[in-house]
Amino acid sequence: MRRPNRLLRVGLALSPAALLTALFSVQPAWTQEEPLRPGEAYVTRFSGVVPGPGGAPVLNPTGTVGSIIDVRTPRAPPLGQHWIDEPQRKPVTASQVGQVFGVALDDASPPNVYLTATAAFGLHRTANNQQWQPGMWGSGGPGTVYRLDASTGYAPRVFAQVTLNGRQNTAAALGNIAYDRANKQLFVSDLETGMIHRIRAADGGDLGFFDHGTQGRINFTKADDGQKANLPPIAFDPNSRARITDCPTRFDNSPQCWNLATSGRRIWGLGVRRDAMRNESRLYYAVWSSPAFGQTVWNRVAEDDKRNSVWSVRLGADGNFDASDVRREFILPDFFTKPQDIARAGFSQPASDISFAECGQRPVLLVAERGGMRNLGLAAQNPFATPHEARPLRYELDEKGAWRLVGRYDVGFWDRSRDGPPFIRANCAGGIAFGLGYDGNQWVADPGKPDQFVWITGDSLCSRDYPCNSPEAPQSAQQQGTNPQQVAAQQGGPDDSEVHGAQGMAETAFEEVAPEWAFAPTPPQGDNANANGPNQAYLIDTDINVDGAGKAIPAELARNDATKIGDIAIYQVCEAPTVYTFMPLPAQGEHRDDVSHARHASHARQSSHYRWGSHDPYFSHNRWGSHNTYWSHHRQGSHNRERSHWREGSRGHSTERSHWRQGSRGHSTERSHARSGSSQHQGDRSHARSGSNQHSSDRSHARSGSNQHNANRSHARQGSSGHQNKIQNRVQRSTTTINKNQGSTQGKQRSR
Ligand SMILES: [Ca+2]
Ligand SMILES: [Ca+2]
Ligand SMILES: [Ca+2]
Repeated sequence: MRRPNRLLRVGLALSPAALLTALFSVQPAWTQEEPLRPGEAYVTRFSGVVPGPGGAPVLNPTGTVGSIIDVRTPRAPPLGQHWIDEPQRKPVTASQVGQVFGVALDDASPPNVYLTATAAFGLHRTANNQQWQPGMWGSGGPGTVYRLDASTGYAPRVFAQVTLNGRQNTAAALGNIAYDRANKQLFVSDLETGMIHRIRAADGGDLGFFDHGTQGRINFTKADDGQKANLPPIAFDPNSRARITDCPTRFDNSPQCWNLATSGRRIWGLGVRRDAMRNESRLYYAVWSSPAFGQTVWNRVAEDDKRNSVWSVRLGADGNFDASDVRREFILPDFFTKPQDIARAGFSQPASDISFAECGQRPVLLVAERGGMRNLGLAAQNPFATPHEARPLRYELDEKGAWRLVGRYDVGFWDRSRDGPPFIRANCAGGIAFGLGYDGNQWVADPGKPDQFVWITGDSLCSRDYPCNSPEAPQSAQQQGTNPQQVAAQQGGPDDSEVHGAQGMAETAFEEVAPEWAFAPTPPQGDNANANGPNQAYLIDTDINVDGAGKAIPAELARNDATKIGDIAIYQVCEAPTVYTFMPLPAQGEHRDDVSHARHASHARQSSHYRWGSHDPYFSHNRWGSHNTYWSHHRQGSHNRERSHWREGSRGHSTERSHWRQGSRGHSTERSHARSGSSQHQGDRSHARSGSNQHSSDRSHARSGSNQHNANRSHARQGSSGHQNKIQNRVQRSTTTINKNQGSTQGKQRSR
C-alpha cells in the first residue's frame, strides 16, 4: 500500500531512531524462518521467464512458484490501495516443484503445504520439442503432488505421483487439491483423466479414485428439486495421450493436443465440507463443460450439460466415495451472452477452486472461476488464460439443504468497459479462501475473527488504465461523499502501478450477481460504475515489489502479470460449528430456481429474477459509503500519523515512486502521453479510460470536478479531433442555456 511504509523508508536519510525502527519492524523478504502462522496465506503463481538461447524467453527455473504471504499486518484499512511491502517468505522455485496451481494445507500444527503440478500456466517444451523445458515439472512430472513439510522448514518433496492404475499423466497435469480433516486424506483432480483421487495424508498412498464421467453422471440427485436424474456417461480412454510429437500445430500453443479430459467429465476445483449437524462429509467438485479445445460434441449435449456445474459425492465412514449419493449442487450462472464468446468458451469460464467457511455458523461456499487454459507463448501478454471474464461467486445453504447463489465479489479495478457486457469486475485468477478479519483500530489480523475476510487471486487488480486508489483519495472521498476513483482522478493522480496477485476484503462485501445494468449495451454510469469491491479491499502483487534497500522496483510496477497468478490457501485455526444459520427460504410463492437463474438466454433481462441482490439480506451492507464497517473505520485515517505524514510528502518521500507517475525525472513519453491526451493524443486510449469506446458526457465531464458543467474546461480537456463531433453534438443537444461564445460561462445545467 502506498502509505509511507516501513520498507520504503529504509533507503532514505532518516534519523537513527527511525532507522532502528525500520530495521526491527520489518524483516527483509525471504529471510524469516517461521512456519505458517494463523492468518497467513500461501499463494501459487507462474515462475516467470528468463532469456533463453538466442534470446527467446524460457521458463525461469529459479523463479518463485509459491510462497507464504503474511497478510496479517496491513496496519491500514482496506481502501483499494496497493499494499506494496507485504512480507513474504519460504519461496519454492520452478526447479524444485515445476509449475504448480493447486494448493492445500492440512490440519497439522503448523500445517504442511501441498502443491499440484499444472498446465494452467501453459505447457512448455524446448525449441526442438525434444523435452520439457527445465522448470516445467520440477523433480516430478505432470501427475505430481508435492509436499512442503513444516518440520523441515517447508523443503519441498514429491508426495504422490497420481496415476490411473499405473498409467502416467501425459501432459494435462492436475487440477486442484483439497484436504479432508475428518478422514486425514487429500483429494486431487486429474485434468487429463477426469478422475478424482483419494490420497492418504500420512504417506501419499493412493486410496482409489472417483469417476464422475461414468459414476456421477449416470445417477444423481438434482439439489434444486430433489429429483433423481441422469446424464449419458462419458468415459476416459486410457489409450489416449497428449499429442506431443504429432500435434498438427506447435504443441506448446495447442491445448487441443494436451489431452485435457472431455467436456463434462473434466474436473478442476475441489472442496471438502463436513456437516456436523448431519454428521456427514461430502466432496464437492467443479465440472468444466466447454466447447474449448475442439470439443464439438459440446454443441449437441443438453442445455444443463453445457453449463459448468458444481457437484458433490458423499464420503462414507471410511472416507471412501459413496457413488450411490451424488448430487448436482448447482449450475453456474451464465457469464457470456455473445454467440462468439459462447462458441469459444461456453456459457462461463471453469471453476478452478471451491472453498468453505470452516469456522462460522453460516454455511458459505465460495467458487472461483479462471479464464480457461491456453498458451499464447512466453513472450505474449495475458498468455495463459483469457483475463477479465472470471468471477468469484458466493453460495449459502438454505434450510432445505440447497446452495443458493447470493452474491459475487468484484475483483480488480478492470471493469470490462472495453471488453463488452457484462460490465462487472471479473478479474478472478481462480483461487479463493477465507481468512481472518482485522482489528479495526490497528488493522492487524484478529485470530478471533476467522472466516471474516475473503482472499481472491486476481489479474489486473490495478493496471495503468484501471489504477489503484492513491493514498490520499479515500480520505478525500470520505470527506466529499463520493468514491475514491473520482477523487483520485480529480486530484490528478491515482496509483497506476500494475498489481496482479491477491485481493482481500470483508466477506460481506459482495455484489449482486448479474445486475441488469451490467448487461446493457454500454458501460454503466454513476453509482453502478463504482468499484465497490476493490475500493474496500487490500490489493497485493505476488511479486516482491520493493528491493533490499526498501525502494520500489519500477520494472515490477510496470509488468503485466495477468493470467500468471494461481491458487490461494489460508491457515486458520478454529472450532468447527455444530449448529448453523441457514439462508432463509424465499417467501411462499416467490420464484426460486437456481437453474433458470443461471441462464441469460431463458429470461428477458428486465426480469427481476436476476436481481439476487434484492433478496439478499447482506446486500445493503456492501454499498460504498453507506453503512460499511470498514468505511466508517476509515474515519480514523485522518488521525493516522503515518498517513498524514505521507500526504505531506516529507519523510516518506520516495523519489522513484512519486516520480513514477508524474513523469518528471523518469519521464516516459509513452506512459505519460497515454494517460492524458497531450500532443500525441490517442483517441482510443484516452477515451477508453473514460469508461467506454463511445464518449460518455456524464463520465468525462464529471472528471473536471464540478457539479456545474463548465463547457470551457471540460471540452478543452479532451482536445482531440476525434472527439470533436461528439462534443459538438452533445453541446448542441444538451446545453441550450450555455452560451458558448462566453468562455467563462457557468453551466446552468448538467450536460445530461
Ligand atoms: Ca508484492
Ligand atoms: Ca507483478
Ligand atoms: Ca484453493
